[in-house]
Amino acid sequence: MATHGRVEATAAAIRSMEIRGAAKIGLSAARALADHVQTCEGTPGRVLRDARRAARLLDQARPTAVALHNSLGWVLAAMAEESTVPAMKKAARQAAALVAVDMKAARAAIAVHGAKLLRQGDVVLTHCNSTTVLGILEQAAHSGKDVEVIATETRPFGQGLLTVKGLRAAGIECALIVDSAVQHVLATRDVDLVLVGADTVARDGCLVNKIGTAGVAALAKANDVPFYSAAGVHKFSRRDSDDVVIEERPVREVADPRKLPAGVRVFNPVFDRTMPEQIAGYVTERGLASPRKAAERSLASLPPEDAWQ
Ligand code: RUB
Repeated sequence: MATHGRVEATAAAIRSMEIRGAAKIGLSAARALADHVQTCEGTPGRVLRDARRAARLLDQARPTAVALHNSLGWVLAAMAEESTVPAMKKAARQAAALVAVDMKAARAAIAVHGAKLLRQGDVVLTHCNSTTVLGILEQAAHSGKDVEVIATETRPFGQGLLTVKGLRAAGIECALIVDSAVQHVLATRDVDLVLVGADTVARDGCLVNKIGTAGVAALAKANDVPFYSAAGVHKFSRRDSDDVVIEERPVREVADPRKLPAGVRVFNPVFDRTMPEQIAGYVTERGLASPRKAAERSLASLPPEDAWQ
């Protein structure tokens, strides 16, 4: 069996969140799998089995974001089409490169469509840190629209700090708030829309995204502020929302266990589900679409599940 060194190192970096955010996770896993395949030896059947084992190891590194599963699935599906080992290795390399090209193109197209939602002077509230959302905000700035962004801190991991760093690097006005300030901010400031990324969009159009997203969406609805999510096809899943696994992360990310009184349990779910009724639309590479429509039309583009068997 070929060495799993690169695969294990990438899986470890994904687990520890050194590599984080759905798009980056998917891309780095696809690359690690394709690199691993180049080292595989044996019959075509053996190489495919080895690739599937490596893909499963990567896939398990974080269970929620489907971009990970889809990106690996595209590499496996391309390999399964071939009947010789050299052709499989080439197909793996090309599929991983295509994942990168497609993600980049999706980000660019979403940026253009999303920027159309924004008007001069708009105030946007965002949660967590999404490269796709940043792309939209940068595109709006690039096309001469001055927008202001209010970013939540995003407990417990603090991804909001990355968001405000990215915004300032692009010269965009922004403010940081604690997560619990969302209601007050929506009620007292003229927020025009909420825009977040996506970890998984389920087949019913439900959004699975960073913990707190569902609360932000409910508060947006209560304050008549439209709530949008930006999601390329790699974020869509065949699964129903209840079947999307919500990752639970270590207690120490929430509180130092040594400082907690004995007997206190800590729950650390890091994603939640926002129902389609709360979502004004998804900004996809094909434009703005309702949750059901966006989910429906992505299904044909997803990698086949039998690529894993
Ligand atoms: C990141 C997160 C992001 C999405 C979208 O969670 O919830 O909103 O992954 O990001 P974590 P992108 O920090 O736990 O990975 O648009 O960059 O794919």
